[in-house]
Amino acid sequence: MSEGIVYADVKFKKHQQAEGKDGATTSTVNDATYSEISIPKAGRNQTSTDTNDISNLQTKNTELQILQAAYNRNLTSALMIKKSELQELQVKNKDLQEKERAVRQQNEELRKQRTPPSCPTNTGNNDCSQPMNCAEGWEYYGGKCYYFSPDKLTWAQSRDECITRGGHLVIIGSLEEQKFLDQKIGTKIRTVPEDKFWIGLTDSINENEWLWVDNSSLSTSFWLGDREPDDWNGENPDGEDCARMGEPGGTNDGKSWLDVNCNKTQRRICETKSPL
Ligand SMILES: [Ca+2]
Ligand SMILES: [Ca+2]
Repeated sequence: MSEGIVYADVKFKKHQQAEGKDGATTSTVNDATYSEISIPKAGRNQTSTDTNDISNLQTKNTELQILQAAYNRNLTSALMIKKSELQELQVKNKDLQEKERAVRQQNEELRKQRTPPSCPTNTGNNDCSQPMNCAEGWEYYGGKCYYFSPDKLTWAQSRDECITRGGHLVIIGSLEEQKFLDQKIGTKIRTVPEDKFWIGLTDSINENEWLWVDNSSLSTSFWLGDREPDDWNGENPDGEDCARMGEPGGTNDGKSWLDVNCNKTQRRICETKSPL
């Protein structure tokens, strides 16, 4: 700070007074007081430098404020974008949770359909093959109840009779279901000719376009041998438009379907969903 010091030399003369005729006191020339103030050039230059520094600082401060304002605007904009993204993620997360809940509920329904209910403890039924929730005369498997008739009817009569019982002619949707039925009726078939069971499959509307009784298409088939279905017309000029199944003792591969004359009388397999 030495460069900023202002030097001043001040000189004083002794104060002199003279008494006038009227007794008034007046100052003489000699009582003038003067001073000499010396301000070095360097000091004036320093003041100018300080002024420039202050101006520069003010400029810098203004620039800093502008930058700060711009930074604040950018930060606010970025925060708004992040907030919007967060809201979108929250909506997606909620949707996923709802879908997960729906899938879990659907899986639980499927599990109930596939798993037999617990065996009643007071019936002595330990194999759960016939839970109490299948009507009397029906047999449980895979969430469904099956009725294997002892009597014989035509295919159309069988279709209608199953509906009267509260079900429908069986629709077979898997190898597992086919093997169960194949083995089950294998124990029921008597060793007499034509003791077979109707299933809910026909091509009576369009030849060789096989449909189930719910009008769904045939996707997995279990025809016997290489020649079936052959639509043989030796018995009926209309050919063979209805499917039956069954062999005594069952088959090894489950392939036991034949197309036959719909007017024949056969036993039948009715099916209904197991009430829970
Ligand atoms: Ca046919
Ligand atoms: Ca045939």
